[in-house]
Amino acid sequence: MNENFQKDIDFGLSATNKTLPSKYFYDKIGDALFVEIMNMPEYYLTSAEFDIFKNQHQQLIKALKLEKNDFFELVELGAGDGTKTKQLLKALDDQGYNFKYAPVDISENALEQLKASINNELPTVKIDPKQGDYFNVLGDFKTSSHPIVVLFLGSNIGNFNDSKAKEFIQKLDHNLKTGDKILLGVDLIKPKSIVLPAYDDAQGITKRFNLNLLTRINNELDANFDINTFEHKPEYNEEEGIARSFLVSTKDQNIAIKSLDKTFTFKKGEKIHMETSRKYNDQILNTILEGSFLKISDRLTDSQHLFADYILEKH
Ligand code: AVI
Repeated sequence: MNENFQKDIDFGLSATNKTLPSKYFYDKIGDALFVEIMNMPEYYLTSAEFDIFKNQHQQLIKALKLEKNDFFELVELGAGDGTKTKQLLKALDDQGYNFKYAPVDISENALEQLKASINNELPTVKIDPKQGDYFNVLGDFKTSSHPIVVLFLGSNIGNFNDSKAKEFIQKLDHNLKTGDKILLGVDLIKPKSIVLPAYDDAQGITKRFNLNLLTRINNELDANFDINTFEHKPEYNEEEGIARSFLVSTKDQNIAIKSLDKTFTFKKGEKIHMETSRKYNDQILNTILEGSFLKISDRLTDSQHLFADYILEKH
């Protein structure tokens, strides 16, 4: 059993304001539910970023200031199925750029599937998957003599709170050389009427995505959460630009977690904070970048201005 998982769940449920880390959403069932989320009509983020990669790959290449004859490496953190990235890889390959694609993921299985699909769809693209923790892998690039472009897409940075996002950016900054770039995909701040349905879909897929973590705790830590006694309640604060998902206990209850040898008390109406999804604009991103050598050098948005891919350059 994963000791960190046990520790993190204990820590989160022992807090005055109960919270669970959303990084634990992604077990096998969670991965499959997230694929369903990305295909929902309400979840505009994926299609908006795909629009940028499909229709503006030439602008992306220009904004990244890539040189045709100078070898560079595209390092993607948490590549998923690579649907968006393949649009860029194809354009670079067709135009004869000299590069290698290095997807980084903790899951060996996800990397193998990605490699097989790239080999099949884009057989001339060089792919060098790297399994492991992002920063262990990035450490190897600091001493590389060629330019690096790090891709961190899908508004994944939005699942960090601002201090964690700052920490992440500082670490990235330390692992890059002057001139290296980051292509950072973020969801933009926009009205509640658009954001909230993305986290509160009509089919209840996002609800199942959140409840799945309670099931995971039941299975892996021998707990007795009754998922029918928790409601899914997302909120969006338009001024801050932050969406938060909560599970709310519908009754007073005690939950036993055997592997922790502990019981947690829930009052009726008590919330568990499950996830933060921060939305960005230039000002917020600049605050996150403060104190690093990374600066915004360009920004592309989709045709509806819902989502942005920022180009950050290390100075
Ligand atoms: C992965 N991440 C950027 C998603 C988001 O929008 O925060 C996760 C997600 N949670 C609910 N729906 C999607």
